[in-house]
Amino acid sequence: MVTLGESMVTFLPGGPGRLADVPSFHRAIGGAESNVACALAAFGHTARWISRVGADGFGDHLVERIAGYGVDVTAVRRDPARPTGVYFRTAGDRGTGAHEVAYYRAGSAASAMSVTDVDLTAVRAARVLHLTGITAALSDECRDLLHTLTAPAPGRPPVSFDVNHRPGLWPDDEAARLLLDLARRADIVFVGADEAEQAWGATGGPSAIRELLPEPDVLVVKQGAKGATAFVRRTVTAEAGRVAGPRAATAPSVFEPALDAAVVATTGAGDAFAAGFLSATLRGLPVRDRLRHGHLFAAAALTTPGDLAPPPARDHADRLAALDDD
Ligand code: KDG
Repeated sequence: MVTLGESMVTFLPGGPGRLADVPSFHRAIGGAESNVACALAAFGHTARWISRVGADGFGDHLVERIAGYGVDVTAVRRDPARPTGVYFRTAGDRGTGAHEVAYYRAGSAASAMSVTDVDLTAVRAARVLHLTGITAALSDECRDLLHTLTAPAPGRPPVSFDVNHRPGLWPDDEAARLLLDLARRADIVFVGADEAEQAWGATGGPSAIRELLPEPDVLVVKQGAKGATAFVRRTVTAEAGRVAGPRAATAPSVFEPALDAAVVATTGAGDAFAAGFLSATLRGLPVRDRLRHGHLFAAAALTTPGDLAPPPARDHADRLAALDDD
């Protein structure tokens, strides 16, 4: 698995309250794509994270922490002229999960990722390449890079794309069109029902979102605490990581309820879900098990304050995923 995207040093609040009032923050790490790589590596997969960070202490910290999960960071470039991005967030409201986010990432080293400054050979070596819509919001160069990486081309690895609509990152109203365009070019797409409504006005739940996005062979609609629905028309083979097999005319849907977790923070749960689903996909597990692994990984992230939480051990996750089948 190869992921590409910006990671940041994350500052988690020392207590509840508005950003204006919280007196102290705890340093952690975040980044949707490296969160996926770390969870996959911790679960025993081979994962590479491709990015750019500043030639600064925060860049060192990110690279060391992510490598500590067992992720290959050899294709991460250092930029002496641009800083590593950071962000702060407040604790989520107990009822709604709403929280404030303050990004300091404009002009960051990662925002200068481009077709000419990223090791495309390292990207294309992937069995599956995981990207997110966050990268498209960082700069025109990043947007072009995503278009290049998702363009149909011989030997292009299957692309997994998490829409990850972050309204605060989009200076214009381009998000809806660009995110839809990128999702349509991907093979596996993850989208929250709430973000599909926010970005595209899709209010009719999973089937309406599928109508809007009929192209991807695999579409997973996350429905928050309720569960997730997967539409799978064609699968990714376990051996080669290639999209293979006959393409059915329609994609039957499978719904799997979420776990009942005592939520501490929702940030990073979507990444963990994607990692669990992709892990089970690479292992050739049935669709229901892919969703169950997604929920199990997500529960680990939901019950910790940071953006990133190691998933359960593989034998434990497999036992839990199989429990309801008896
Ligand atoms: O999904 C969690 C990510 O949003 C978080 O870790 C930080 O990548 C991040 C972002 O851009 O918001």
